Amino acid sequence: MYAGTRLPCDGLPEIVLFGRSNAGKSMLINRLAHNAGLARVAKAPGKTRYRHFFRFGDLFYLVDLPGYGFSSVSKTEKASWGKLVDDSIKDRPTLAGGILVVDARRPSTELDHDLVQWWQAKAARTLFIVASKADKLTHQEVTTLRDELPRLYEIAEDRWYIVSKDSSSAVDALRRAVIDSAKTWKALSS
Ligand SMILES: Nc1nc2c(ncn2[C@@H]2O[C@H](COP(=O)(O)OP(=O)(O)OP(=O)(O)O)[C@@H](O)[C@H]2O)c(=O)[nH]1
Ligand SMILES: [Mg+2]
Repeated sequence: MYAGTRLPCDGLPEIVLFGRSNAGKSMLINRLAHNAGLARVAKAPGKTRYRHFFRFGDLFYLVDLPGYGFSSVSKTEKASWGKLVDDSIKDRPTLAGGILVVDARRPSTELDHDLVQWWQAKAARTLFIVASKADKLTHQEVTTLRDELPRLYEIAEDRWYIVSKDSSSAVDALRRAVIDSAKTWKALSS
């Protein structure tokens, strides 16, 4: 599997992961790939610094981006973050979709909403929303989140997932949905 920062040029669809720093983007990539050592997962926020591409067979790339909302990064770094995110949409005709990863305990910050609006306006591609770390919620809180998440983001039933480290069923369902959307993208673009 190709994993690196070099821009791919093989025409495979790309699905970009966004979200606040520490939300669990890199961990989700590893779970989707069944490879715990693939993307760099860290306790401290701000560990993913570049745009990393992870190739899933002949199907698609997942693109790991640094998170936003990490207060102690410098202005220059914030500006370069903005450029990375912008670049992952602009000039990528292979952009097929996005995955917004939010922490289940803070599922809808202003930054997340801004990002969704910006995505709808600029990219207009499939967007999945994943709430991670549901294992840190009570059963009741998960039930509430299930009601709230689709309303908060006005998103269709098969586009949002609640992920917990104790269970792989939501990750498996997300993997199937991402594969489907990559295949649809390929069929439409060929
Ligand atoms: N309990 C629990 N911890 C998780 C889960 N997903 C991620 N984590 C932890 O959250 C921390 C951050 O995970 P990362 O995947 O590195 O987060 P990130 O969004 O890539 O962070 P940046 O690269 O800084 O933007 C790590 O300590 C992970 O082990 C989850 O579902 N449950
Ligand atoms: Mg990361």
